[in-house]
Amino acid sequence: MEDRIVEDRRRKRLGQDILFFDGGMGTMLQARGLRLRELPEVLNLTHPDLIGSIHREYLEAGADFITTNTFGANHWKLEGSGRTVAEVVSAAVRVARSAADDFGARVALDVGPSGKVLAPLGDAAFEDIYEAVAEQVRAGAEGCDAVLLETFTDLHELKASLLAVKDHCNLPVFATMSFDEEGRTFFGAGIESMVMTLEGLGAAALGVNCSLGPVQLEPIVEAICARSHIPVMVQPNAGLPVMRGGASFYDVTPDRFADVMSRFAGMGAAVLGGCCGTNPEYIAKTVQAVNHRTRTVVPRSVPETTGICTPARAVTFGGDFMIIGERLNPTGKKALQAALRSGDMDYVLKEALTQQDQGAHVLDVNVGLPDIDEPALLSRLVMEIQGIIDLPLQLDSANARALEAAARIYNGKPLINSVSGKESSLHTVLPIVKKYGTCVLGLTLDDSGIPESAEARLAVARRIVEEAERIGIPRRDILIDCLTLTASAQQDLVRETLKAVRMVREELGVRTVLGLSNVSFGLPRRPLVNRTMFAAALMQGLDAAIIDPGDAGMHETLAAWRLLIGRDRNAQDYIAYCEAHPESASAPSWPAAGAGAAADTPNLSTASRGELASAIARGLKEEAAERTRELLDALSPLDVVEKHIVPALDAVGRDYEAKRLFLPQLIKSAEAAKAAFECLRERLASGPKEGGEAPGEPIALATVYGDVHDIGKNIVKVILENYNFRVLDLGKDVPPDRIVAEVKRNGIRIVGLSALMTTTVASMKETIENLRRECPEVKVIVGGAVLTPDLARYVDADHYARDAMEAVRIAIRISSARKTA
Ligand code: B1M
Repeated sequence: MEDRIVEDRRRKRLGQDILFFDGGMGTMLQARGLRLRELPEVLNLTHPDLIGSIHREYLEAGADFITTNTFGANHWKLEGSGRTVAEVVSAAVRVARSAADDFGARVALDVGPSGKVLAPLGDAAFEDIYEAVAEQVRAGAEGCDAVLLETFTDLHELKASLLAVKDHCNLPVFATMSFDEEGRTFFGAGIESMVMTLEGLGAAALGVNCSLGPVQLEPIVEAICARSHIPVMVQPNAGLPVMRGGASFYDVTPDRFADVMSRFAGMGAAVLGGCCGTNPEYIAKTVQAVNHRTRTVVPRSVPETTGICTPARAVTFGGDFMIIGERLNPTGKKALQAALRSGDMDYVLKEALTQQDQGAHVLDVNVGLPDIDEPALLSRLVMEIQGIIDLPLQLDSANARALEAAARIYNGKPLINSVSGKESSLHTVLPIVKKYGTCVLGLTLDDSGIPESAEARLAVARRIVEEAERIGIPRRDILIDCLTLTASAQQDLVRETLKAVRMVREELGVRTVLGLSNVSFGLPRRPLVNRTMFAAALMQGLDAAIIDPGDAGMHETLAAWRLLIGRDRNAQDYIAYCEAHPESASAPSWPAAGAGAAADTPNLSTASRGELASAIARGLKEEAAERTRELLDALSPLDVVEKHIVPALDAVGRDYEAKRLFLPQLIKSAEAAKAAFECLRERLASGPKEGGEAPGEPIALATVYGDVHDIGKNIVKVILENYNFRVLDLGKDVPPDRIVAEVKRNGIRIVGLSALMTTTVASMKETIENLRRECPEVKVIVGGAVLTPDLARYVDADHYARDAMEAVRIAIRISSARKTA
């Protein structure tokens, strides 16, 4: 009997037979008395029998794979535990291996997120994550059959981790992310972006785990199954946590769980298991229900789409037409060259933002200048652009090291521009494409130059496709540029280009791109020639063009073409376009055409509310500072705060709440607001004090515990200082007992507290309760976006201040009342 099980479980093949993983480890340990502060991974050394018994329960329940107890076994989390990564991981693998071998099952080395936030948002570098995961893999891969990267919410961190695993072992990698009910991860990654990126990077299976129960995951699993070309993995929680009798429970029973899991099998999911709250009963019921329905993976038919992405936005070629913005290329552009040489990123970012506003779907990024460190500069630019814009990028360089560095650091799946039919190019660029899972643009030229005839260009394209496929790059990841030649010098070859576009498309089945502007070189009225060439190429089935998205003529042509071929049903877009641009004189602001590309665009309408607001909304620090200095010539610092900075951040907050923008952009906006605030502070510090020069009453200020929003509190501080109050700034996220201790120690009698989140009103209340108890003479002023006069009464504050100036007026009143008393 035992032998039969041994054989059965190990014979199962990923993608063909349904594979079952185990369920939650953490919740099982908690149920067995693990104290919250105890590191579960250390139990592999201190309580191997306990861990082994949990593994065995899952194996008895029917799991084909058990997961090592190493979710957080990285050097950051183990710091202070007195244990090394190697010790913990190898002990965990030993325990799991021994249990799995008894059942003829397999072991997956578990790697969870590092707990660090990657730069530019946090302080961990991409390579720090890579090294940490490499350390885990070196310690554990040998005894395992696969690696499980699970519960990631940052696609960038997952990419670094996957690269580390692939570089340090040959095991298959299962990679999953956690989504909210709207299909976004905490860091804003969407389903399509996850699938494109992980498939490209060579995951063996991908999918979703944790955060939601099976019922909430249904639409997410459906969306993954509709897109993924590789096996799909699903590990839900046992429902959503609910509070009952002071304790929290998950709300889905094992039977209900198993029922939904068998539906996932019906959708084509290939690997099934559980996450938080699940136990061996959930897995046993799932194995039973799924096996009852099917033992083999239900085939899915997934279209071969050519797509690239950032975490928040995916674009596909072959649906609606894609515009690749060409202006981030220094060739012939003196101002951009100077900006790149001096590191003036704001200039470059503004150019990127303008192209986005003008309707680009993808941005070409090229920093090719003589005497420049191209790998470093291209990577830096990619990170800067990805910090504020979510359009996918085309990495454009003739320098393979620059392409590799940028493809590595890129968050998502980029398009590499370019490979050619030259042997040297094929052998240096294609391995980069393969390793980093990018799309690639192939140029129809080879060691003999650009062939004249369409047939010969097709032959070069075929050579590129064949060589790419030979090393494992799927055909869908290849686009071909048939190369536009100048009509003035090589008139007959223009027709060959157009013919080649159709032939490549029809005979090789790949998507085509053209850089168009070259066609008009040396001719008068170049835009006219460009857009006519554009129209002709569109009729050949061109999928994308590298053009200036600010060229109104191109947009007009595209609008008319979409109407003529029936893609713009009832001419709705065309009419809207004509209404918006009656005279076609200026560069259009054209909604990104089709393919759902516009749906995710952050609402940048704040731009109309002024340039400072726009700079904050876009996260441009230097521009925010510059605009603030200009405004300060006409307005008081307080007016700049109330009329510009606060409304701008309110708009950003609304867009964040509506999921039009995501945490990285929120942080960039906060940084730009801080840069604006620095100018205000300098201006106030250099001007005369409003309250005379005599030192006034001391005031303690703090943003309450659990809350890191300190921009408002800092503004209040500066204004109070300008009115001569001596401010003891206790900072942000300050625990109540620390506030009380500092107030007592410094004999302070006025305390200002700030809170911006509904969740931190409670800690404001607790702080005031403690102050009342320990220093009853203190008067408390409260403020911050979340507060209202009612909430101020609820937290038992003495005063509510709507803004910084009101805080000052109240402080003056309290202070003078005390002096006269
Ligand atoms: Co966050 N954030 N944020 N955030 N953020 C809000 C507050 C939010 C409303 C956005 C939204 O969803 N619409 C939302 C809270 C929802 C809620 O609870 N109701 C939110 C969230 C959810 C979060 C995170 C949880 C996001 C995440 O991680 N997923 C996270 C929270 C982390 C934490 O605190 N534990 C987070 C993080 C951040 C950043 C770090 C990116 C950044 C803060 C950077 C920083 O402050 N150092 C940030 C920002 C910038 C915002 C918004 C967009 C802007 C806040 C701001 O600075 N406003 C904000 C949306 C919004 O408020 N509209 C949002 C400008 C500032 C001058 O106004 O502070 O109100 P304010 O100050 C005013 C007055 O209120 C008054 O005077 C000032 C000048 O007039 N005032 C006082 C303030 N304090 C006073 C004290 C006084 C008197 C007057 O007496 C002592």
